[in-house]
Amino acid sequence: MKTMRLTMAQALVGFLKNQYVERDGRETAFFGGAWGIFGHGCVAGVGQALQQNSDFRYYLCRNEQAAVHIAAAFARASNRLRTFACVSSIGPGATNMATGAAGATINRLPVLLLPGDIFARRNVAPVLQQLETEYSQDISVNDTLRPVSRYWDRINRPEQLPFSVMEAMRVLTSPANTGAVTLALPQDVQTEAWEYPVEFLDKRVWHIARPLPERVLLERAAQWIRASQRPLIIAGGGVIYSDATETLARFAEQTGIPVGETQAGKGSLPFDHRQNLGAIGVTGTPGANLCAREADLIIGIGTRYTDFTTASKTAFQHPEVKFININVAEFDAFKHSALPIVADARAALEELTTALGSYRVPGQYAVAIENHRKFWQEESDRIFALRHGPPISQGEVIGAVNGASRPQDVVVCAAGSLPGDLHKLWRARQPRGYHVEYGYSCMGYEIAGGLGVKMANPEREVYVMVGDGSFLMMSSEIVTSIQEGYKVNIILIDNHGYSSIGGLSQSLGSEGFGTDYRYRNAETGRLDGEPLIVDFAGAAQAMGAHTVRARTHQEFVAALETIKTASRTSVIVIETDKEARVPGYESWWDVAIAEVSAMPAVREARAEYEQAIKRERTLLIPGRS
Ligand SMILES: Cc1ncc(C[n+]2csc(CCOP(=O)(O)OP(=O)(O)O)c2C)c(N)n1
Ligand SMILES: [Mg+2]
Repeated sequence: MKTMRLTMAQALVGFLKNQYVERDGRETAFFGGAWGIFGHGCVAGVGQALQQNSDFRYYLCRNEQAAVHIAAAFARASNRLRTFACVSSIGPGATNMATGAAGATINRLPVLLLPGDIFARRNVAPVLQQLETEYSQDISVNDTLRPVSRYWDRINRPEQLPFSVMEAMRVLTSPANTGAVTLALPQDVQTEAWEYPVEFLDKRVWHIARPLPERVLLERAAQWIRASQRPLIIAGGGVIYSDATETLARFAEQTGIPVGETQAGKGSLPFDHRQNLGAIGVTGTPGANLCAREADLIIGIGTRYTDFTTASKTAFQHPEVKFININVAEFDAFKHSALPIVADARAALEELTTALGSYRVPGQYAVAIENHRKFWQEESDRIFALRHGPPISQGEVIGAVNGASRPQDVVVCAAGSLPGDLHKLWRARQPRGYHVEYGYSCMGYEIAGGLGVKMANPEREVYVMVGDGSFLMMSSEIVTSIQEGYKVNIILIDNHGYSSIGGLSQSLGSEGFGTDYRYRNAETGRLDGEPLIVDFAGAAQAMGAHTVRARTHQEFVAALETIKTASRTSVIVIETDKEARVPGYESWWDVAIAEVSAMPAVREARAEYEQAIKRERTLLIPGRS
């Protein structure tokens, strides 16, 4: 056997740079390089290996959490055919990655985490940043990454590496099982040498499969659709990852079945497609939600059915409603007692299109769909044209950004009141033009995520829309975007606090408690003093961004034009009226309210809640017969 004497870290980097994936005959390198921040737990191991392998690019970020967001966003914008490795030291660098890893796993996005770990040798313990445990020495802070990883391993001897990274690649490239993968790398083992077989470092191509649907179930699904009076498609992220958007468009055109889009699935169809009812669920359009309420058949494609999609299981009120779920993940396909088509979305839709032949939805239903679409066009036009304030409304800001962006450009967002408003209002024109992280809705994802999207699609302009709260949580990757020369356009919405949770709190009888940015008030002892003003433009400028302040709608539209000519990351700060909210439409979300309270408003909200919760369904109608 021919071997090469390498440290474990050198062998790992040598392996990673030779991993490729192939789908539909197209091959791409799976890793775009490694992000990371060095410390004593990796600098002389993985750090040294990266230095020695300059063809596997090392990227310096400002926060390990951000690194994972960048990698996850890059993966999503690459239809999961690419990602990054994320390197950290032991201790806080590693635990910083837990939040990003949870986000990646929940959103089913591949990211490889390589945290340093405490000495396998143990004789020098406790090392700097080591968590000591009295009952075991086989524990480190990296064990906190277990529940947020789809595969987790610790490499205690250099010869374990090949067997572990092969499993890591299997999981990362699996459409059904992908998510964060963690290989914890003890600091000493990273530097230990072993005779690695040369074939370990050979180029390896991982085929991304398109599993075909089972014939019997596909035919049954076609029968169910033919028998349905009011079918509705819910398009989830899987439609986009599978590259099934055009197939879905043909399927919807041929059958006339309308489509509601989840956050991850938005952009599956262009907003002006005749069957597109737009957003569905808590943050949905009235058309999609009314159709869901009365649908006798839901065809869920590539969706996890979160509570935002199902309106906490109140969205589907037809007494006999059934589900057909097309999903590459068996776990999701079986949800709601569905007829489970465990298959690739594109492959299944192609076969279903053929199987259905000349089926079309009833004429009356087609007319209703048309009317819903017309209403939504008018309603969103109205919101875009409000001319509220100043401070202007968030809906107008969204309209202006949408109007300034080109069809191929991308909007990026994650948390606050923006995701709901964008879900409803953003007019997506091309797949992957709408990138809202709403599986984990992680404040701080926005700017890091925007950088990841830009790296995957340098030819598209990226518009990051971020609230003041999220900006304060993590804006550090502005510096990184400038370091790397990737321009990100950031629209910072300053409403002096948490409009989303403030509004939610008000609706639950809690008066927005703790959601405004205000000084501590000496008289009340509460945070209800004078407004706390933050100079966001100053902060962004200090990090090197081109910054513009806008106050009126007109100034904002002009600012959007100005930043088009800037060559580096740009930030527009626009103040908005927190109380000028985009309404909800025909939906509800279960947020439990105190059963007993000293506050009358809470008691009132609780009484309403007890009525609303009665509409929650179990969705257990047998679907497999
Ligand atoms: C890391 C994290 N912490 C807390 C939350 C809960 N949360 C959701 S939205 C929000 C407020 C966001 O504020 P901002 O970015 O200003 O947006 P706005 O609500 O004002 O639109 C909070 C605290 C979260 N989603 N993520
Ligand atoms: Mg805010």
